[in-house]
Amino acid sequence: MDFIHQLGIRKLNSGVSTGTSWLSPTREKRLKSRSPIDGKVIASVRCGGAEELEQILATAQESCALWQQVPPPQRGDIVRQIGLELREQKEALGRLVSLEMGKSLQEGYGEVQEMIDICDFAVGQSRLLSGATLQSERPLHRIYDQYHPLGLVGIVTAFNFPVAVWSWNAMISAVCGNVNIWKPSSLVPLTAIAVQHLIGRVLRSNQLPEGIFSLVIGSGRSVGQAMLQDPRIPLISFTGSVATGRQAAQTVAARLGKSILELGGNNAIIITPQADLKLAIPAVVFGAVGTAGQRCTTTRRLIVHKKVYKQVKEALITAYQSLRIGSPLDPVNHVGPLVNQEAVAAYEQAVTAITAQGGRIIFGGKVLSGKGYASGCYVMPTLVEAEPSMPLVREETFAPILYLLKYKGALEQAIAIQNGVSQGLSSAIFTTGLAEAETFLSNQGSDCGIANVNLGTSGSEIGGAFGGEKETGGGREAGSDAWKAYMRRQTVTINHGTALPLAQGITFQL
Ligand code: UN1
Repeated sequence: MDFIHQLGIRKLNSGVSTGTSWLSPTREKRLKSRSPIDGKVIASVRCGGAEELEQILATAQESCALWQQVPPPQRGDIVRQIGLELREQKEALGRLVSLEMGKSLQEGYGEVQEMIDICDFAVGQSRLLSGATLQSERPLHRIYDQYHPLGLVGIVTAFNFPVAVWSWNAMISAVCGNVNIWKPSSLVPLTAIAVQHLIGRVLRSNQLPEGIFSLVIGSGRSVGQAMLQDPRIPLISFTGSVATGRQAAQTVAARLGKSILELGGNNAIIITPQADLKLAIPAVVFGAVGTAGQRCTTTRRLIVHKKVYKQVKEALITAYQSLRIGSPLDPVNHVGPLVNQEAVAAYEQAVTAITAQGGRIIFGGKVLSGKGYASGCYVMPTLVEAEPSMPLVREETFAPILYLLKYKGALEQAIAIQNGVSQGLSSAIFTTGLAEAETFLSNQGSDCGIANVNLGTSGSEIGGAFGGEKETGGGREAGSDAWKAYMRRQTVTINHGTALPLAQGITFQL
């Protein structure tokens, strides 16, 4: 497989790099990366442990002061060059994402495009790390906000977006002047190694020191936990499940560190009687089955008004019948495999549990076997008629299972169902009615971090801030003013007069 070679991946790879140098860890056990497409080993990785992390942190600390002295637009220029490299490697890297993680080739390319987009965004942002000037109550005084780099930033990413989520964090964080330590998911180490090779080329050609972008592949229990606990890392950006994120947040909070949390979602689409179903049906299907239901923005609940319920249900069954499931590397297929056997087991458990809770499977519900499905990771996208109160409907199962829920009354009822779960990432409404759309967007409407009108819950652009409320964790990444989370804010007051007036009119005479 030439494209893998082109990305710098060998049969056995080091999983630890300080930038352009690769360490040779030997103590930890080796990791085999298997493709969920056919279960075959793609390549192996030497994982790092506590010792390697220590080396990474020491190198990162050394390069920190230097990187902070590089003017932000020049840091932006490095990110620009990373974007150029990514453009060159888009085809190969997108293919590796698809091979290692199992998402469709289209989505693999889309993921790399998302990296390119955030690079472009970060280049512009590098000239815009600006603060407000405020009005002082004292004569001849000036107040303003300024932003400084934080130092070391730890980026812990999940398997489902093996490279894009890192780039949202790392590219913004880098122009902010931070040095970045990446711990990717052990399920997708090779895509991270490929990206690190690419980064290394840019660092080398600009004669930058080691430590600005580091990679450490290792177990969550040793490397991940050590990063969370280490006071040398003022900010941890964590993407993963609510359960793991809760623990991660507590560990970081115990040392009063900062965290950006991007945890689970339980995203719903509301379809009202005024919806244009020509838009709604494909949006629901892409939202529910794209990435085989393994996006944190996946559509998991569909809240449909009873007037259009039957029509929507029938249209969905027809659409699901036409879905092609198979190797994601074959562009004719819509749905690839789940990431591994554990994910398949979680799917099966969810199907059993929702049936026991009174849900009715109207499509799918089965693991596929036979020719083309030998890895055992392929499942049928599933439609379930359910009730909002069923415990499983309130949980995030990382699989293509969509719950159809009916509402009978006013839109407020649908919004209450939508908001009645503990997660708060993405939400959408399909309506052509202005009043309905505005109600959904009002403060009485969706309680999620993302609220869309006439488009689905997944596939956001990087230009907006990405993240969610409630148990989704409250963090924001990518565009808008998300950059502020990667910097420390300083309020500056300058007295350029000859007197020393005190604020609040206090007098103090010596
Ligand atoms: C994720 O699933 O962790 O909006 C991120 C989307 C993508 C990112 C998803 N841009 O679906």
